[in-house]
Amino acid sequence: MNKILKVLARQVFDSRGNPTVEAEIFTKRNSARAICPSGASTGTYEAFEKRDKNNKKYLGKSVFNAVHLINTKIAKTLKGQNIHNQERIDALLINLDGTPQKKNLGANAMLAVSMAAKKLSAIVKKKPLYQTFLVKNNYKLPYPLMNIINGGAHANNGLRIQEFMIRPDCAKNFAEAMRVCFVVIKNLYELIKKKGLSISVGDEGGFAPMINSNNQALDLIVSAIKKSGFKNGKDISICLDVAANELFKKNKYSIHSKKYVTVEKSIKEYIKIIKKYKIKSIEDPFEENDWNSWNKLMKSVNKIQIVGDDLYVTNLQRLKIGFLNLSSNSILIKLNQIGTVSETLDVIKFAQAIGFKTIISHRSGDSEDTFIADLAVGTNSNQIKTGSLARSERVAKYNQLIRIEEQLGKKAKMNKI
Ligand code: 2PG
Ligand code: MG
Repeated sequence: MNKILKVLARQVFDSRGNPTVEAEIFTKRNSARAICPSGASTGTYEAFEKRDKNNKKYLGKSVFNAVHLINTKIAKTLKGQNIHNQERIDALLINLDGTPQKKNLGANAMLAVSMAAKKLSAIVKKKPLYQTFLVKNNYKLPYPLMNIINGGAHANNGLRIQEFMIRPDCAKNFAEAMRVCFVVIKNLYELIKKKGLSISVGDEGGFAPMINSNNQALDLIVSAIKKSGFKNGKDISICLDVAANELFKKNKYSIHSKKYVTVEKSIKEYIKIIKKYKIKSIEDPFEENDWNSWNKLMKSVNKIQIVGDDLYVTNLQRLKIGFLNLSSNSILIKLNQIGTVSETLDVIKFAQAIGFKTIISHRSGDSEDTFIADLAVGTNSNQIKTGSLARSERVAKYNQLIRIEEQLGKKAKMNKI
């Protein structure tokens, strides 16, 4: 009953229309499937994503090799394994691959299988997925970080900062958190339209108006918060993902304007916008190898959430370096940066043990798969970043959290921010 009978894979498409891997696992009576997401602003140290570079028919983007590896080598290795032994399943995948960056099988092949196994185990146990991770009771809902203006690699508007997000700090429950974001987003829509700018959206569902200064985007958000009757910095916090890997050249950064300036100057500018716009969280403020600058920023600001994404790439070794170096106080968690569910859980456990906030995240290329919504609740993660209230692959995760909150009933609580 608990044995894996069959592992199957196919090429499907992600929210950007790019090919990606779907894996499906079968036991005697049940089956589950999972889809691997894919990033645009990826860190150098992320696990390897296998694509068929030479397949011209799909412009080098197809994943047929990864699919083939699942249908042959991985299927053979996992056949007969106990579906509930996730650690063993993941260890077998890691051994079969045999490289530190998952170059042989591809993290996209491995993760699709790893997530499908986790889902199937929950189905066989007849438990909701969120109840099968680390938390055993007192489940808490994460605060949403909604990316309401898209820039950087996720839009073609020239905005330097990649993500301008809001976090509804005043919300006492998840449904209310959604309402607060909904109202701000609708008011932002009106403000953008009134300015005669485009109300079309970027890869993560946030607006992508043709503006090119960070301050213009921040001013628009502050106005939308005000128009909605909320107080910026109190009811709602503005949070940023700078994705500074993309804004780095020869030890200088072009975060705040097109001009490349020193780290000291960039920090001064950060402090200015933190004060002016009451910003509460900054992700990837500096480049992935620039540990010193991260530490300088940490020492220059107070009570600001500094989040490592490309810096840590959900990798335990890199997180340990960041901890010793005092690089940040929070970590972004992306399953496909590391490639298996078990390794992701190890990173979350360690991060929480050292007092870091954990923020579960989507990728800019995502799908209808809502695994990360359950993961956020099941790992006691403080926040979830999964785009704006537009594009079904983003909204699907929020809708799943609404269902989980309803299921928990009176016991449901929000996590600490
Ligand atoms: C990020 C992510 C998700 P991408 O930088 O945090 O928003 O983007 O998936 O393109 O790396
Ligand atoms: Mg990021």
